[in-house]
Parts: sequence; C-alpha cells; structure tokens
Amino acid sequence: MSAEYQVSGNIAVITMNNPPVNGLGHSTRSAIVESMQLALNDDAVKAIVITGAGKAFSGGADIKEFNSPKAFAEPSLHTVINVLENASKPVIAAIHSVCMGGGLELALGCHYRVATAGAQIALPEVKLGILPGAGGTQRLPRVLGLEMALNMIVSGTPVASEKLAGTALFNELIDGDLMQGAIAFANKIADARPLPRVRDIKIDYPNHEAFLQFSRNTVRAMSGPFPAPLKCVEAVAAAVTKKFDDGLKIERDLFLELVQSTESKALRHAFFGERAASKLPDVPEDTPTRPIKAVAVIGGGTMGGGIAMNFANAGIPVQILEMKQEALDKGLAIIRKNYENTFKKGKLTQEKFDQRVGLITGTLSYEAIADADIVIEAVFEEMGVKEQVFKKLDEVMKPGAILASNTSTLDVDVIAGFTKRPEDVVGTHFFSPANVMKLLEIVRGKKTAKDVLATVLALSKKIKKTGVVSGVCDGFIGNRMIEQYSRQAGFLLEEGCTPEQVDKAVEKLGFAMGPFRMGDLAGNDIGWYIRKRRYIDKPHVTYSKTADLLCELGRFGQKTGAGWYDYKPGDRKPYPSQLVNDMIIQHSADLGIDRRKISDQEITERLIYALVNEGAHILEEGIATRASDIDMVYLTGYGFPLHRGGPMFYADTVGLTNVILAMNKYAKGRHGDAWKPAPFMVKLAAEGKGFN
Ligand code: T1G
Repeated sequence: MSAEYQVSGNIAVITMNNPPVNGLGHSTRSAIVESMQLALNDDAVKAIVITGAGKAFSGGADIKEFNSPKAFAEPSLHTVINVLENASKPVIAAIHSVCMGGGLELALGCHYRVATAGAQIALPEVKLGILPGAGGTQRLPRVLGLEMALNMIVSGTPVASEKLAGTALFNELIDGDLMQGAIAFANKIADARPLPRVRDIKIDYPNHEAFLQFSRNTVRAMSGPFPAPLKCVEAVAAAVTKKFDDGLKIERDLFLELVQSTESKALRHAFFGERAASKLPDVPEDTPTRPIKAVAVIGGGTMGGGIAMNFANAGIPVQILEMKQEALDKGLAIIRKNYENTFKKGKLTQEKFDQRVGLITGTLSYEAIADADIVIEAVFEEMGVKEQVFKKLDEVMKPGAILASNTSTLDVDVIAGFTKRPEDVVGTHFFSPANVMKLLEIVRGKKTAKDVLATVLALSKKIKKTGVVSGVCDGFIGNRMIEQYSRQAGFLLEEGCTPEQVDKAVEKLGFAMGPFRMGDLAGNDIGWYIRKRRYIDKPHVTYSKTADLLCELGRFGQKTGAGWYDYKPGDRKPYPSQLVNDMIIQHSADLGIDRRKISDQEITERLIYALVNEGAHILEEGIATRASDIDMVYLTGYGFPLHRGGPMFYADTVGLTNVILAMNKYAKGRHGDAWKPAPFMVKLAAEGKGFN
C-alpha cells in the first residue's frame, strides 16, 4: 500500500508513503481513494487528515511514471482531488518539508491546509517543461492572488511555508508536532459547514487584462526556446477570465500539449540524468564515504583558485599550496577579488564574504597539508610534473587521504602508479572557470577504490557540481568527444565555410557558443598543444591545418586580441576577420579543394553527429556508464542546448537510423573514415531503439 490509514479518536489519518518523496504514483493515488472510502463510510470519523511520511508531504506526480500509461490511469490525480474536494466530511492537508507540484494541487483540493514552518511550497512543473496539470493554475491564484500565484507558477521557485502564512493557502501554521496540531485543528472544525472549497473563491483583480498582457510580454521575452512559461500565463489567465471548470479544461489541454513536447522530454531527461549520474552499478548506494572536513589544493593558478572557491563556498576549509610566496599571494588575491566582485554585485553578504575568504588559507609546505582529507592537484598539465607532485603527496599525506588530479587529458592510471596507494587516487576534472562550471568529471582509475568514488560523488553534490564518472581514456568523456567535433569544424572551413558561418549554424540550434568563438575564448593554443602531441602519438588521425596556421600567426584568441575573429581593445565582441578568411581560402586552394556552399544542416549534422558517434564508442568501451551521463557532461560542461537534452538524447529525437543515413552520406566526402558508425549505434538502430 502506498498510503496508510488509521483512525485517531474521531479523526481518520491518511499517510502517503511512497519513498523517497511520496510521488503520486498510481498505487499511491489508489490507496488515497480507498482510504477516503473507508473514512467516509465510517460514522465514527468526523474529519480526515492527509499527510506524507518521511521527508516530504509530496514531491508531486511521480515523474518516473511520465509518458507511461500509469501516469493517467484512474484514479488519476484529478479524480483523487475531486474525491477530496467533494467529500462530505472535512479533509485537512497536514503539510511539512516538501509540498510540490501535484502534491500542492492535492492539498489545494482539501478543505483546509495546515503546515509547519520551513516547508518548501512550489509548483515547479515549468522546470520540467510542463505546467501544473491538476488544477494548480486554477486554485493557487484563488488562495494567493493572481500576482503571487503567477510568479510561483512561471518561475517554479519554492516559497517557504511561513512566508505564505496569513494567505488563504494555510488555515494555520503549526508550532511543534504537526500531527498533533493537525488533529487538534480537525477536531476544532469537524462540524463546521459549509465545507470551504478553493474552487468557490473568487479572484478579485481589477484591470486584470492589462496585468496579464504585461505578463505575456515579459514571459515571452525571457522564456527562450521553452514553450511552457507562456502557456503557464495562459492557464492562469483562464483562472481569472473563465468559470472554474472551463479553466480546468484549458489547463488540461495546455498540459497535454506540453507533456508531449520535445522540450519537456529533454528537461525531464536532464532532471533524471542529473540524479542517475551519481549511481554506479558496482558501487552500492550505501557505500560508506570518507569524511571530508579539510581540503588541500596544489597550485593557486586560475584552476587551483577556482577549485578552492568551490569548497569554501560549501563551508569546507581549504589550503592552497604553492611553491613560491609570490605565486601564492597572487592566487589568494585573485580569489579575494572574485569574492569582492560578487559582493559588489550584491550576490554575497558581508558575512558570507568574510566566511568564505576566511576558509581559504595558503601554505608553501607540503607538511602543512598532510592532514587534509582530500588533496586536488591543479599543476601544469605535464606528466613529469604530475609525477613529482604525486610522489611527494604519497610521502606526506595521511593514510586514507584521497589524492585527486585535475588533469584534463593525462592517464590517471599512470598518475596512480606514482604512488603506493593507487586505490586512493582519482581524477577530478573541473572545467574552467572552476568555481562557475557545474560539470565535474570524476575519472575512475583501474584501482580507484569504491568508497573513494562514493566519497567524491557525494562531495560533488555538496559543492553543487554535477559529478559524472568517466573511465580512463584520452580526453575522458567531454574532451574526447569535442575532439571529433573540432575536427569536423576544421574540415568544414577547408571545404567552404567561414568561422562565423559554422558558429552561427550551431548557435541557431541553441549552443551557447560555436566552436570558433569557443576557441577564441578558451585559447586556440590549448588545442594547438594537444594536436602537436597527437601528430606524434596518433599520426593516422587527420586534422585540418587551419587551426595550426592560425596559431602560427600567434592568433590565440581574445587573450592575444585576435583569433579566428578580430577583437577591439576592451571589447569581447568577435568581428569576422578578412585576414583569417583569406588564409582559409588560400589553404583550400593549396589543398586543391574547390570550396562549395555548405548548408547549415550539413554543418550541424557533422558537428553533432561527430559527438554522437564518439559518444557511442565511449558507451561501447564502458568509459561512460550510461548515455544520460554523456548528455549531462554536454549540458553542464559544454553549453549544449538544454532544450535539446544533450547529444545522445538529440540523436534519439532525430532517430538513430536517420543519424546513420546522414553519416553514410558524409562518409563519401573528404576524411570519410571519420564517419564509420559505431557498432553499438548500428545495433540499437537495427533494434529500433535509442541510446536512452
Ligand atoms: N517523482 C518521482 N521521484 C521523484 C520526484 C517526483 N516528483 N521528485 C524527486 N524524486 C526522486 C529523485 O529522482 C531522487 O530519486 C529522489 O527523489 C530524491 O530527489 C500533475 C504533473 C522533491 C525538492 O518537479 O524538486 O506534479 O535518485 O535528489 O534534493 O501538476 O527532488 O533517490 O532514486 O532531488 O531532497 C512536479 C521534483 C512533478 C519536484 C527533493 N514535482 N523534485 O529534493 O532530493 S510534475 C517536481 C524536486 C507534477 C502535476 C505535475 C526534488 C525535491 P533517487 P532529490 P532533494
């Protein structure tokens, strides 16, 4: 049963019990209806209290059921709410902790609502690309008023219950034990009639059309590629302009439209992908983690400083070890400056500023960091330097300390081999700027211990990162795939494109930045350095020489005032460069290539399918645990458009057969070897399946 029923005196108590957050799945909905029948048929019962067991009243509809027949199977949530609202005895919702989505809609169907302080109250459906589909858009405005309800529905942001005291949403805020307070309240109103129903409340908002029009314009301007926010406004508008049941129908129609949309499926995919990423098939969820009370970072440069800030922001003391006082002072000064800038923007209180700055200290001696629970090196990306650092860490660090490398491409197994404790070694690949980018690639060495992985996954949540575990390979997940993406970008230049055409094509698809603007921002010399190594390690892999020609001109990007684009001093705006375009055209001629007009579709297919195909190989090799992990890497670390769900999800929406057909077409062109479809993808396509 996903709800318990018991009678306390004259009060029936229904307790929803569907861990982890009392999602209103079919079994829970059925159990509520059955319990209500028992209560209504029992003459001794004068009133009914409904509440949630565990850590939530209810987190809403069971999103694991979405797009499955169970989601709408009777008793639907609408039916449950009708049973509550039309009951002949008073029904009181006793709310605590989390009351969201369908959970709040269920509470709004009750005659009364009491709550403890600190409960998160929200209709977050818009964050899943849908809208409250069980009356929330019609009832919430009736208890909170049009403006507050619209704000909550369009933003999806939780509001603490105590902030809503005094509104018609709550009849009482309960101090102390919720159930005692709720049962006392139930006894107090047991005989009160008529039973108050939210649907009967009239919304009084003079000149509401002007407000609604203003809201439409504002929401349209801010909702980007997502259709849900604007439809939230339409549904709430119906609460003001239509009879209740007509408004409910409008809400239903809008909900059904959104729940089938690709944008909503992408957002739900990301929601579950974020949570699935922390699960490893061979690491039990109850694996004990090592306590992390103190952190050390080796290197106070851009990466080291950014990494250190993550821990200070999470309230964990962190020491930065540098070799020279001057470098240490510089690193600490940059960190302080970062916090000052945030403080000046009003995004940090003085107290938080002081706390965070105070949590970061510097040292010049390895001995000073010996007791840290985890040490993360962010030193120069060269194996010889890593060897020195890890041999020293192996000597100095206390037993059980986790030894982490921020390497972005080097072999973590080789690094672990520099120590006598390879089981304590792991890769923690942060993305620059490390205190901003959400992605953290956690690189699992062959000998990395399971509790080290469990600890670093839990730590990534604590520092608000999306931790994705990768096996050891060149470039792990993200950079290994971006390599193929960059190769195609270079080939497209040789065959007929300009940098701005390629960038515009993917930016039209929703990418934050195309490959060439990205190169100018991150520094074209980084890729140049990696390619030089590749030319030796993997001479059979071909690259366009255009990027090398650019770097030979010293055009590393914004940091040198010129890259693929020209820049004006103090202006980060990229201007197409005649010099670069002439260089590209000349290079095509040198290669004997007749430049041709290339469509945006070919550009985006070649760039994205290059990612997809490499992602398929990564899955085949077990480097990534699941396709959604790859999507999370791209959504949180590489600016892949959220409404497209990530490269693997995007391939599923296109259909793997279509992806393969396009690849077969490009296999006939130059560098056709890059277009051999990964066997895993061919197999899935043959079975009519997708990656997710
Ligand atoms: N259904 C099913 N499982 C859910 C869930 C839900 N609504 N919400 C969370 N979970 C799972 C989650 O996958 C994870 O599972 C575990 O709970 C802990 O989550 C008709 C249709 C509730 C604030 O959008 O915002 O109602 O990984 O790690 O940080 O209008 O989860 O442990 O197996 O996030 O304490 C609207 C989404 C649904 C709420 C708890 N409701 N959830 O946060 O834990 S649509 C939502 C959250 C709807 C109606 C419509 C948060 C949380 P696992 P967690 P947390």
